[in-house]
Amino acid sequence: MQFTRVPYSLVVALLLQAAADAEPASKSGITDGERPNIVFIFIDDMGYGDIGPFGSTANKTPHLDQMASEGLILRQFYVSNTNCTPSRAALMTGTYAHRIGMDGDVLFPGGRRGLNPDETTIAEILKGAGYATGVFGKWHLGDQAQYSPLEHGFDQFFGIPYSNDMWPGNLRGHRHTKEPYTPLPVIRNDRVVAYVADGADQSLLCEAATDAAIEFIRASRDEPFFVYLPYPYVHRPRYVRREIADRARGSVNRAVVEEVDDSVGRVLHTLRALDATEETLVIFTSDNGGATGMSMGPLRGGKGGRKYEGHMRVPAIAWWPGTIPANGATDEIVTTIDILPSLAALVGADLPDHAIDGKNALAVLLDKPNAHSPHKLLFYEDEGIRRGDWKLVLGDSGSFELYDLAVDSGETTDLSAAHPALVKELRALLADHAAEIAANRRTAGRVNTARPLIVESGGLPKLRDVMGVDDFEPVPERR
Ligand SMILES: [Ca+2]
Repeated sequence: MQFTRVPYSLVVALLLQAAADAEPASKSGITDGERPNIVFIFIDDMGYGDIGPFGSTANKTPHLDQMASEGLILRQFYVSNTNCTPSRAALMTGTYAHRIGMDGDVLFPGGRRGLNPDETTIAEILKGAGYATGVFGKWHLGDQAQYSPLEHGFDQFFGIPYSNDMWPGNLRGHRHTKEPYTPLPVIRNDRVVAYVADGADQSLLCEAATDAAIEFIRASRDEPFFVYLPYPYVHRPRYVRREIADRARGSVNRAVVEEVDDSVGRVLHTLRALDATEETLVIFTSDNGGATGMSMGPLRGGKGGRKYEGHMRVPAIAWWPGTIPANGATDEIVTTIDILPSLAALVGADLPDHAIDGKNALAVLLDKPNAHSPHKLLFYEDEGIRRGDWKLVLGDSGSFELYDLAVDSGETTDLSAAHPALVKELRALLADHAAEIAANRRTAGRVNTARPLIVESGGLPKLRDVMGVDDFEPVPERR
């Protein structure tokens, strides 16, 4: 899908005219006040119980605590899949990953598959609405040129193309070929500019994404901007700088969460410094249930695997001072596939001209009075369904289990034997859903030939070199 960028001067002229006709100019002039800046923070593998607003007492997250107290806690926020690639594909397109061929395994270096360029992403919609768009962190929707963020609506990209464990430090090698991994490239826009050489570079991945995002926000202060911040943290392998490990009392698992909190604080501080808080919507969440070492709080499960709540329900906070009331919390269901249609509604953009699965949940996200979830039914891919507080899920038992989430959010007591009619009804609804998607699938992108972006690191700087950081000894996660 191709978009022609409208000259910003023309946009400004039109907006100034509209503002003169109707509304007072915005306070800072950073946006027109109707197209707020949007920052979407997507943590990798953080669990439902890992941060203060969701009950963590082990991890110190003062910036997220403050963000939540100034905004809205979404207690029933769901991802669409339990792994990186499908979850990101669903977020970016507002569509179930299995409808667009992005389900199943995550993408590996030099893979032929990627997010189909014919799909419409959040970035393309916002770019079409006059936004400056940038992604900083981990892409993981294809590492070949055809799948680059720059081909999917982003003006800028800085980060890594896939997961941080797909590197030579992973001695198990490539999951499928068992070959050693090629060096992990660091990309700026469409060029490899460095590589992740070792644990020290790994320990800078969070900070590097934040640095790049802040630079972009400052440079884009005169136009509405969309920042997508898919952090490589807290995905394993986990390394942190010594002072961050010390602050977390030696626990690297705590330290990576706390470093995420530092980065959120830096982003919010930047918005405050630019006097842009009242013109910026920030959403914080995670791409799937927590990996090993993370906490799901009261929920069952974690990254990957079955579709218990801990696999798919993630921490989420929405923040927009002056628009989202402070100290809010909601139990209305929102999912990552709702973000695209919600943001399209927010900025007055058209939806894609093909079917999507997400629904407009803007009223819930902005905590409007009496806002309700647009989902009467919630699907956990083709393996689970929730209606009200009843949840049917293909469980560890190998058959469908029934839980009453109102009294059993930890999914400990299977009630399927006591409610056979309800089980039958929910199974039929789930089967209908699965059949509809199977009948209307679109294909992933697929290139004929693909190869890793770099096969050796010769001549490339290390990540810390391009960041201007001296050599140091990081602290690894104790396994
Ligand atoms: Ca993940």
